Amino acid sequence: MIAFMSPRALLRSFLFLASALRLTAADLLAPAVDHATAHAANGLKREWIDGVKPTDFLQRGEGDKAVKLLLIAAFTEANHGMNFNGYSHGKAVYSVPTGWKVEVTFVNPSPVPHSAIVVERPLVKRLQMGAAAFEGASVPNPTVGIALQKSTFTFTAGEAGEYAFACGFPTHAISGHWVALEVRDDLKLPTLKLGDTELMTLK
Ligand SMILES: [Cu+2]
Repeated sequence: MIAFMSPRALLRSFLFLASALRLTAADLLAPAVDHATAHAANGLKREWIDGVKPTDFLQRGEGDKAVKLLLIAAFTEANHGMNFNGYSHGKAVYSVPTGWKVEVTFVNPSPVPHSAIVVERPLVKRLQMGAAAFEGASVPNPTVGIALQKSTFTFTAGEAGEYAFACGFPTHAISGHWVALEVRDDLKLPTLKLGDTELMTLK
């Protein structure tokens, strides 16, 4: 087919293809740009972030073998706001002993929708997160997300394994909006590792 095209027609189809590809690239980049813009806007509820300390991320829960975790989306501008407590791409690691009750408070101080759902670790590479790994281990409607809101959920870490607290808003997890969750048989108390900082153990 191409063999019968005039040089001019060939050039035209090449330019068309090039512009089509450029458009696709721009479309792919658009969400990241929107995040950066939205984060810089005044819409962020700073009062939900200011004064929060790393020890607030890991607290004793109600009763025996219960832990309370705090996950704040857009805590910093890191990864265009697609972070929990300032960390993305699994660089913060929550570890919980098998069988413990986990109460999560999810906070999104940003006008950009985010959510939180526990998934098996390999799922963070998907565009959509699907079902939660444990019963109740998600905010309501994680694919829709919430903006300028808080939400809590509770689940039992019933089976040892490698999981993630992922943002369920489409494309966010694959863009790095997740932190790691390990459920471990060999652990006595929950711990939290934030990047390269010292390992925190539940007091
Ligand atoms: Cu998100």
